[in-house]
Amino acid sequence: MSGRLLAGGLIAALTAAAWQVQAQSPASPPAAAASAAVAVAMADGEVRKVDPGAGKLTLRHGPIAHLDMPGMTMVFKVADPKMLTGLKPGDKLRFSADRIQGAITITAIERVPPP
Ligand SMILES: [Cu+2]
Repeated sequence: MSGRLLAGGLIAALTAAAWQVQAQSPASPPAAAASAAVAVAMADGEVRKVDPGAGKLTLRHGPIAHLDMPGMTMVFKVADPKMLTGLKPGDKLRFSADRIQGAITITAIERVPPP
């Protein structure tokens, strides 16, 4: 019975550790964390407006199947305003979004370098 509790605690600890690694090394590619996030399909987007103060990002985005959303331009919340650092209108990106507490929220952003 306590084995179950232990496993739960271990998973929580691992998740916290992965999050810390990602937060502490913004310069290095967060390979492990990113590939975990990619488990949710990523959508294409192009930045229209960045609002770091409000933690919001306006994107023209492609279809997001798991949210049953066609392509459109809309405002997203971001899980962490730090994700907006360095973004500017016209930037291309791939992103994961999910419904969190009723708001469609971007949980991961992957820059698409210009060709
Ligand atoms: Cu949309």
